[in-house]
Amino acid sequence: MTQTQTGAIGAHNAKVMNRYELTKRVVNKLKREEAVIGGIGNANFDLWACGQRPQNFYMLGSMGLAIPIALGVAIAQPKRHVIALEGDGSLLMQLGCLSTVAMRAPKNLTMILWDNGVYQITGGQPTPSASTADLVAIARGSGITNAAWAADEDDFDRLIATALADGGPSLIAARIDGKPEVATTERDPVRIRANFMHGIGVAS
Ligand SMILES: Cc1ncc(C[n+]2csc(CCOP(=O)(O)OP(=O)(O)O)c2C)c(N)n1
Repeated sequence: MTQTQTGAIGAHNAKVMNRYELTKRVVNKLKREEAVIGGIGNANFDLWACGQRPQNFYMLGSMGLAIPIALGVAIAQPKRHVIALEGDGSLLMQLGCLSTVAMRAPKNLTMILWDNGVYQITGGQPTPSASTADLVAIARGSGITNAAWAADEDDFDRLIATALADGGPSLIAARIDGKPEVATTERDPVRIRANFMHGIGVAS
């Protein structure tokens, strides 16, 4: 394994894995009504495909909001663990959220990055993370010291388990293959919001 500036595993020697398979691994680890915020497109589509939960929020339409929404929930409900699932293109559009997360430092926040190196859902245009940008290095530079590439599925499981023990804020990045999403989220933002508000116990 080559040593990189970001640790033993770098963006280009991590195993390429499958987003749906890893999303299933995340969902299987949930035991305490954790909130899960799926970012625009494939991140929330694969979360939907893993089974709907009232504590899931499916972001439709806006790139880069999974982490900002998750940060708000994590601050408002410090006893609940909150997980954000976001694509590389979307995170690149909203990089400032990483330094805000680092500054607020909620222990109950886990950020999972699905890095396929493309804007897959709009036709596969390459993102900078395919060549020049290392999002784990950017996260570390923003102050997220618990930021790592998952070497493989077992390493991903281990990183998730540590993060869910309220060892956050953590960012776990996984290199993702080009397979399409498994299902499509029902496009009903009003219902999605209402279900989530109920799920996290704040519906009026
Ligand atoms: C401000 C803005 N620009 C462009 C789009 C169109 N758009 C929606 S999803 C997406 C790509 C998302 O890429 P990424 O987060 O890497 O996820 P992937 O599709 O690769 O799973 C784009 C360009 C948008 N919704 N909002």
